[in-house]
Amino acid sequence: MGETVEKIRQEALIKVQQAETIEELRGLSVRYLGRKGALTRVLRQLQDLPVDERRAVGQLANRAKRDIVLAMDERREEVQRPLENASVLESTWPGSARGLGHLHPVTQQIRIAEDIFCSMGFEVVTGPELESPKYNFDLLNIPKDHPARDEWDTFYIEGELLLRTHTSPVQLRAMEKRKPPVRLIVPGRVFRHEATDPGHDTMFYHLEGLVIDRGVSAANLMATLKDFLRAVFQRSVEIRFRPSFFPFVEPGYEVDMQCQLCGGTGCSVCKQTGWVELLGAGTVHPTVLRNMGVDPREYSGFAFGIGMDRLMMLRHGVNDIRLLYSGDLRFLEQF
Ligand code: FA5
Repeated sequence: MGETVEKIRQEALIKVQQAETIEELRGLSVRYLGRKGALTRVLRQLQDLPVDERRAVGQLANRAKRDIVLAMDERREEVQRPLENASVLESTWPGSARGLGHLHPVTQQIRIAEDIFCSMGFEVVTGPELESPKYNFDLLNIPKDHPARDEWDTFYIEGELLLRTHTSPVQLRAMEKRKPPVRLIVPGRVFRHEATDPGHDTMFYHLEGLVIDRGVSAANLMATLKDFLRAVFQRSVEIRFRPSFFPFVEPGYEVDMQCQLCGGTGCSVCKQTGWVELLGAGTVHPTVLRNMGVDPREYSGFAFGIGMDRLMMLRHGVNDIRLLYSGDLRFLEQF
């Protein structure tokens, strides 16, 4: 009987080596080790043998079983490995889906605004976030001791540099290389040293605009802003112009838009007033025109600075600016 066991072992090991699939191996396991398998049948007959022979054949049969199981485990791994590789190389199999990112909602808003202004003939200009006081303040008619500097308190960097509080300085830089007529917009990141609340952050985005030509007036400014907002919201929106002071324009305005979150009835974003301040604007101050190398007797201009975050919030009904920069995907994935 010992010979029979050895014959089964040899045959099984050869068949296992020849197996090409998991199914074949499963079949071999049944055929040799299953309840009615060849080796199992031998083991069942052990009880009929004399004691000495029973022990010897029993040991052979157990060794044969162990060898067959080990050989099957090894072969199973070999058979599976090419399959795993094939799943990487097989170009007709469906790939695993990758989550796609998208532009930040404020970037989307800036792109929309740029498209609208470009369709009106504006040019897009950008400039440094780290500025000198000369461009951020002095040339904008805000001398060193002017109280308006307090309104635009910011973060100062070693030496004579600061994080720009608006993108207006880029207009001065742009005019070093241009002559009127000009129509330009300056989108970009700005910084302020101030307490945060649902409508204010220490970092946000501006889109400032400058138009200089002969005979430009506040009426052109108002028409441009109304057209722009109508294009953004794709309908007429309620806005109001309030007289306001900005040293670089005269006269100056703040432009509010009816709060789209509460429909004008009052909420935390509009501080219960029903209106949200969206931008500052005005006709360019003669001193600033001169600082731009433009003769105020010949040319006039208007300028504006729109908060892109506020615009995005009004468009989408977002009630806290801090959500925009929280990095929370549950918020960002909604846009
Ligand atoms: C200015 O920065 C002027 N440079 C704008 C300007 C340009 C006026 C040209 C006249 C002519 P102001 O500080 O108001 O203005 O900021 C402009 C807009 O930025 C505000 O109307 C508001 O929409 C947004 N804004 C201001 N501060 C914050 C803040 N802390 N967080 C988010 N948005 C802000």
